[in-house]
Amino acid sequence: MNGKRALITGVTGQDGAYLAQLLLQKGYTVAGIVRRSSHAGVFDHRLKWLGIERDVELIDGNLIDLSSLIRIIQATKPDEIYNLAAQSFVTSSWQQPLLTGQVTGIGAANLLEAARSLVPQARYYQASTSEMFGLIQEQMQSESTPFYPRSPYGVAKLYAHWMTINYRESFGLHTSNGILFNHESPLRGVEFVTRKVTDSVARIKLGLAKELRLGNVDAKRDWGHAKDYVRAMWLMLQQETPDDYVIATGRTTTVRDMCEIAFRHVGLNTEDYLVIDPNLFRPAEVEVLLGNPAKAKAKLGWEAEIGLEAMIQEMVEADLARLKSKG
Ligand code: NDP
Ligand code: GDR
Repeated sequence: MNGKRALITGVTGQDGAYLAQLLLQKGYTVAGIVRRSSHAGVFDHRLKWLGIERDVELIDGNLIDLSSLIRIIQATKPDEIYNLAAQSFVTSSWQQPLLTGQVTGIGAANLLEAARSLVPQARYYQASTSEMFGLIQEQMQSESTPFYPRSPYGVAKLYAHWMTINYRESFGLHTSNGILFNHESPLRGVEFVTRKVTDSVARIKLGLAKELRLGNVDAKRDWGHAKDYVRAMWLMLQQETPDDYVIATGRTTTVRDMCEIAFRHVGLNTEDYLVIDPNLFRPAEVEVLLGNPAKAKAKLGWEAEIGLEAMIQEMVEADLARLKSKG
């Protein structure tokens, strides 16, 4: 034990699970906020997949309920707070724009406010996103690139991003934004494109599905591995001075080429199975994301270690194993 206490919102999500694992390895006492759900205990959650479900204290709460955040912060007195909770699926943010604003935007303000009044010495991490760049396509997007979000999700995240900076400047809190580009893993939700692809490829390989339906396969993303990216979150909070950092690999790939990697891994041809479905196109798209991680490398000593090919192959293998184990 290192004597430090961390509080993670969104601990049941992809990043929350990997971050909890990392902090436990470093000797932290880890608490996480979970939403009450009628499914609780029925579905295996990600902490269980990593074998750490008994090591994290799970506390009932909700980012949109300030009273629950106050109660949880009073009880846990965290040294570090990681705000990873969000309505994080871009497509859903057009279907539920107000909820997205409340959770992803105002939710962050609720947490900042609770932290300011109860634990002003705590260090705070905000899960910002490359979605905030949206329409702005520079050669490589960096900390100085302007923002032009293209979805209600991106707009909500931009509010949270600026509130995090504002609480740093107004109240002297140690608050940092990680502007993270897409990152994936076998724990990624199946609604996101990489996992949708690896799950479908595994199903096709096992004879459980016949096709893969996607929307805009020309979109380009800078994809890294979640395990690498949670390390960057922790590093930001170990700095003497709070700041904002782009976390990316510096390489961009089309959705189509990412599919190729998955199909090739199981010896199949993408063209035989890929169907373009116009219903899956978004009302407004972010066409290209490509991040410049130079500042993170220089100041945090951080670099992505796991490449796209290795990650997609790991995801396909995990999906094959998961499906086979279900019989
Ligand atoms: P996930 O969608 O996997 O996890 C989101 C988490 O937020 C879940 O634990 C979810 O709980 C929780 N949550 C949702 N609504 C609430 C609420 N009202 N109160 C409390 N908790 C809530 O996201 P990721 O792990 O992929 O991402 C982590 C964060 O980083 C998110 O904020 C995301 O927007 C941001 N981000 C992600 C990137 C990526 O590529 N993965 C890139 C850049 C930013 P439940 O299990 O109950 O649904
Ligand atoms: P994104 O991730 O929107 O970048 O947000 P997602 O994987 O959903 O989409 C990436 C790109 O793939 C295109 N696409 C499809 N996407 C999905 N989900 N399903 C499809 O069938 C499909 N077909 C094509 C999309 O149009 C898009 O261009 C993720 C989330 O984790 C956010 O929370 C995070 O902030 C950003 O990454 C950085």
